Amino acid sequence: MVALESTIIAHGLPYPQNLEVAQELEATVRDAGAVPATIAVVDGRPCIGLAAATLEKLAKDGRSFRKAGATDLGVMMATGKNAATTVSATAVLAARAGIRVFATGGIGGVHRGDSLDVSNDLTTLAKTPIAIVSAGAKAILDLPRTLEMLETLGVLTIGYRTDEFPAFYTVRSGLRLEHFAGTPTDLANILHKHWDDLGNTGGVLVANPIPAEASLDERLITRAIDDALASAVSHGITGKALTPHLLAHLAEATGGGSVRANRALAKNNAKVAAELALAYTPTVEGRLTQRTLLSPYPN
Ligand code: PSU
Ligand code: MN
Repeated sequence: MVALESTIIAHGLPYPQNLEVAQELEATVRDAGAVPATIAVVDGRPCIGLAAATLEKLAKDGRSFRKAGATDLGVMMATGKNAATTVSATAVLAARAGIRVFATGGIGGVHRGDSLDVSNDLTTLAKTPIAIVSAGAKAILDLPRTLEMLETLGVLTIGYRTDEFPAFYTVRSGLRLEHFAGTPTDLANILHKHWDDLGNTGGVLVANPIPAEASLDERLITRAIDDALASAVSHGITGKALTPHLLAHLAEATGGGSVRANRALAKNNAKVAAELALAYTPTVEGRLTQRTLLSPYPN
C-alpha cells in the first residue's frame, strides 16, 4: 500500500488541477501494482483511503478542510472536523494503519529567515516508521538548514538515483547526500536492515528528483520564490498559511509552470513509492496482513 496526503490537494494546488493530480497519483500507484490510500479526516474520522466523492469535495471545497499536522489530529477527531492531513499527520495515520511507504511532492522543512518556523513534518518523521518518497523539501524553504535538521533528528535520507538533495522544482541543489540507492530493491533492502534488523523506529526520506524534462528553469524559479517570499512578508503571512500562500504566488508568477512541475514530480514519486512498497512487502501473506490492519471507516 502507498499512503498519499491530502493537504497538497486541499491547500497546495488550485482547482481543478488538484483533483486531476489526486486522481492521477492514485492511478499511478495502481498501475504500478500497489494500492493507493489517500488520507484525510472526514467528520472527525481518520480515513485511510477516500471515496471518489470525498476526494472531489476535498479538491473543490478545500477551504472547508482545516490543515492538520500530526499534533492537531486528536482535536480534529474529538471535535468532528474535516481536515486535510499534512505530511506529518498523514505519516502518523498511515503508520498506525501498518503502511510503510508514502508518496508526496515535497516535505515541509525549515523556512528561510529567522522566524524559527520549522515544519512539524521533520519532528514527526523523526519518530514515525515510514518511508516518504519526496522530491526533497519544497524549494521555498531553507534547504541547507532542512538537510542539517534531518541529520540532527536522525532521519535517514537516501538519494534515489542521485547523490544530491533535490531542490523540488529543479534536479540539483548542490547539497551532497551521503546515501544513495539505485533500484527499489536496493531501497527495500536498506529499509529491512534499518527497521527490521536494527529496530529503528524513525522515518526515512527517499529523495527522488523531479524528472529532468519537467524541471523548471533555475533562474526563473529562484526569482519567483524571492517574489513570493517578499509578498508573504508584506502581507504579514506566517505560520500555517505561509506554505499555501507561497505556492499560490509561485503558480501565478510562473503562469502555472510551478503547478505543472509539482504535478510531474508528485507523479514520479508515486511511481517510485509503489515500486518500493512492492519490493519491501513482496509476499502475498505480507500484503494481506497489511490490509487487515486497515481501519474500516467508511467515508
Ligand atoms: N508538498 C507539496 N505541496 C504541498 C505540501 C507538500 O508539493 O502543499 C504540503 C504538505 O502537506 C506538507 C505541508 O506537509 O505542505 C507543509 O506545511 P508547513 O510548512 O506549514 O508545515
Ligand atoms: Mn510552519
